Amino acid sequence: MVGVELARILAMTSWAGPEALPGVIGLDHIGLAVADLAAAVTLHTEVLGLVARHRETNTDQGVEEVMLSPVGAGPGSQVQLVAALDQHSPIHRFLARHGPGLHHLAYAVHDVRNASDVLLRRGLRLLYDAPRAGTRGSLINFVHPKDTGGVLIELVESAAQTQGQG
Ligand code: KFV
Ligand code: CO
Repeated sequence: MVGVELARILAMTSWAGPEALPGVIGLDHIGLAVADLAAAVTLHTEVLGLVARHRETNTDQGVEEVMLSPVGAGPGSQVQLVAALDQHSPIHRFLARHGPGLHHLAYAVHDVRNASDVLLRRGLRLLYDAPRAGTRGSLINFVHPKDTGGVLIELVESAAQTQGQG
């Protein structure tokens, strides 16, 4: 369909007029808040059969994380287990208020700055004025869950995309 194709092309450009879309190109991961990272990794590997691909400490976000995906899965089939590094972590607050469970949904975007600008112009609250460091050198921002039907949405521009832009 011509309309869909046009919207896709507009979303891929850095130009962002009032009708522009944020350039979502896929799902990146689903984030689960966990109280016991080792136990959660064991559940997802030894019981559910996923493979742990990556482990990282992100002091800026206050989290220790493990990224997993099924054998042979595509890039969007990732589960991110996030545990709090300390009591200042947003995960610590989330666990205290809600307990462990679904925490955020992360969309892969072509350009996180452009996506953030577009969503800001549409009246959504972005958590950061500028992108911050995410998993594996990615650039990330978040949309406030009160503006997205109660779901914390992360926007992820992968390091490969950032390098590709020169
Ligand atoms: N999902 C849905 N609702 C949420 C929520 C969540 N994850 N967290 C908080 N809320 C709701 C909460 O229930 C409450 O609603 C309101 O938001 C304020 O919550 O109706 P209610 O009960 O009033 P507070 O006061 O508990 O939390 P607040 O201090 O406002 O912080 C919320 C928020 C979203 C601003 C904070 O969690 C935040 O800054 N999150 C962004 C950073 C983050 O979550 N980092 C951890 C993931 S790191 C990651 O994914 C990485 C590094 N990566 O690359 O993928
Ligand atoms: Co995440």
